Amino acid sequence: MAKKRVLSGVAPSGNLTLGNYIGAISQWVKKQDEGDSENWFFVVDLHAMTVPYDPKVLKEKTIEVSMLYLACGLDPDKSNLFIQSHVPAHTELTWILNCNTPVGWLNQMIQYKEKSKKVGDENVSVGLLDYPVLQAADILLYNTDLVPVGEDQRQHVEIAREIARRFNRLYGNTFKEPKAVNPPQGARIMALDNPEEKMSKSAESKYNYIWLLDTPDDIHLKISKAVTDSGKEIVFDKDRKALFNLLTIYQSVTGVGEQVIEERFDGKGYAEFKKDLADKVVEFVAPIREKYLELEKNYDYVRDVLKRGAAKANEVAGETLKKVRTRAGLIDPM
Ligand code: AQP
Repeated sequence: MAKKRVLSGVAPSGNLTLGNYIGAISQWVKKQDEGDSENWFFVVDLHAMTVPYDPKVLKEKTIEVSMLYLACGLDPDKSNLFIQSHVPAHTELTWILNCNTPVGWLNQMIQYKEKSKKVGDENVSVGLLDYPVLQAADILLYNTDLVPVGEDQRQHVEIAREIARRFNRLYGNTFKEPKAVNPPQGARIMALDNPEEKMSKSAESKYNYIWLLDTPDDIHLKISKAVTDSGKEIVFDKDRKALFNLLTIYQSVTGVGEQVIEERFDGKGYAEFKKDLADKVVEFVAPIREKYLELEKNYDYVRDVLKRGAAKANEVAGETLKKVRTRAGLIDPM
């Protein structure tokens, strides 16, 4: 039986967070290690350009996120790792799909509405509106079956399915319809400083998130400052959003079940819980940080991984694009 194709990416738009890890990257590593899929994981640098950004920082974060992929356990012998803009087929397919996607589908997207509000009218670019089409191109180029993502990206995978369906109907069966996959828990980790908002790597305040490269002191400080409520018991209660979020983080980094966690903190207060949570998070990110620091000294290796990944991606994406061009009425270069 042909292996399922798994594909996903993260934008280098800030400091990679524990939310990104729990919602997305942990699923990628798991899928990769199960060994029954063909895996494509890439740093989606073109997506990071959809809101105002600093080119120098984009370059730095693109390399940082690539190294964090490796540090988190992605293995270039089991997964193809590459940088999105190194495969020009992504932008070429985006144009073809743009011409076949109604604008009305795009301005309904939740993330578009939220980000437009955040950046202000002057900064709402065509790219921000078009982001889901680029993401559809990313996915469809590789005949992807499964897209492991956090909850916020579910709607974008849904639109990729609709774009595929529409193209197939207009020009003949070309694309596979992908499916989004969320983790069993932690598909939407909330901000430490506001349980109504998602933890985000581009948040203005560093107290919103845990960065995978935060120092132990930073982690202790951020968790000690995390918003809680006036309740006393440490229990999984969805109505106590801030605590529920911290407990979900605890569960995700330790792998321990709800009941055991509740028993562990029975009769104890927030101070003890937060201290233990911070210890567990520090323990969890320590090997990632360590591996990252090693990779920093071995940049040639990282470059080689990304070069090989891009070569393979160009091959596969190029084949799909060739087929799409023909179906869409473009003639081959002379
Ligand atoms: N808070 C979160 N909880 C669980 N999963 C999350 N993801 C993001 N935040 C959380 C998942 O991580 C991947 C990152 O996707 P992205 O880089 O394309 O952008 P995003 O979804 O918009 O993530 P951020 O961190 O909030 O980035 P910015 O601040 O740039 O917008 C996706 O799989 C996402 O679901």
